[in-house]
Amino acid sequence: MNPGMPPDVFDAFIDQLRRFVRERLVPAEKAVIEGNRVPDDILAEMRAMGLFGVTIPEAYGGAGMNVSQYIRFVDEISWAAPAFRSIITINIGMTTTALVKCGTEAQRREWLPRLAEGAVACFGLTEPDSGSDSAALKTRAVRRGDDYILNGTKRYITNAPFADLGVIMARTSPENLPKNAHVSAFLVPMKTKGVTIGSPDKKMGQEGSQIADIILEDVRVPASALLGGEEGKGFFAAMQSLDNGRLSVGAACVGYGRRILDCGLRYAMERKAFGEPIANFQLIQAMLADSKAELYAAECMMRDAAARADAGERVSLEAACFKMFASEACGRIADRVVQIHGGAGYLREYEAERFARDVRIYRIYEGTTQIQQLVIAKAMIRDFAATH
Ligand code: COS
Repeated sequence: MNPGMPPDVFDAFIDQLRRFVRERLVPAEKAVIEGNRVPDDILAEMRAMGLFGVTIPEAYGGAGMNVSQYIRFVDEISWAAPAFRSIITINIGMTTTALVKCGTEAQRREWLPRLAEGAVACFGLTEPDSGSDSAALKTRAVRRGDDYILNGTKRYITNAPFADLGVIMARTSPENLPKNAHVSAFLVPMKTKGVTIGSPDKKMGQEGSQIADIILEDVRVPASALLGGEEGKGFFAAMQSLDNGRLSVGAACVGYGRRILDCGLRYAMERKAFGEPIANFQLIQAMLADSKAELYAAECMMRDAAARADAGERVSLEAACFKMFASEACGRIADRVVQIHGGAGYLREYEAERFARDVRIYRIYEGTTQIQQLVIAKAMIRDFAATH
């Protein structure tokens, strides 16, 4: 069991974070949308609060949160626009998981303190021709003496335009190998010669969170950049990191879902029709109640999955169930809140339409709902076979 931060210190941190989210981040949302980036002064405050290092072990300069605490953190920060979460969680979630679980001690010592201080990481798995089928990646890493030479293109990579470090998955064998052992992971400083970042893609929502291609042309990295110092461990590292990433997306859906429902409830209490607040009408109440029940279910899944991860269990199935349920529920909640707003729900002037655009990606990234179904069913079948 990972005890994480002392509970009283953690509670005080969450109180401080909640104030910061409401007093600084929510008022900055307009600037984030207009500038399509998190403003530098806010980023500096986030770094000064240590937000870039919350999960990094204390020995490497972080706050040492366990999974349950990390997930509560994501839930809290996700009351504000998604860009604030996504600039941090690739660092403290997927990249830290990859380094802690799969890195060598030298790699942990090299990167974790930098990440804790606010260096930005990106996670390069997806490619133009491999998304859900992540093991079909084409990016090649070829050993040349003491170095590896990387060539390929990564697509839709969150934070690529700002990143200092890329965790890049590449094949070290031209043939596919059992258990996807042809995939290796490399720690690539983004300033390395041969790394180019494409222009940020224009998206449906989540302004301020930038995604772009990473083009790798004869990028030479030392063999010490191979994660874990061993070829063939990249798929395992990616899947472990994705288990963590799925918990984080689920928690983002819970946190943002709460904000969205709060907005819907407030509108229903203020807006009058037929001479009274529309919150008095049972058909509106049904939408509010269904949303509340779904959020509560997602919160319970979140707590359970995170506690199991802290107890040392493999949580691929629980993380997939939670991510799938929470993202689908969040989509339904955002849609109902547009409906509760009526015509106003379709206008840019109100927040409801932005919420509906922002949450659409939650059902897609870190594994689509359909991929979560595959992960869940595969685990069910394996467990059945093992016990019957
Ligand atoms: N934890 C630890 N090891 C894992 C793992 C996990 N969560 N998932 C897979 N592995 C290892 C196991 O060793 C596994 O072999 P066994 O199941 O026999 O033990 C091996 O990797 C191969 O796994 P699998 O057979 O499940 O690989 P597939 O090629 O069939 O791919 C899917 C599985 C489709 C589930 C995977 O490619 C995936 O998650 N795709 C979606 C990618 C994604 O989410 N992209 C979003 C953006 S990335 S930031």
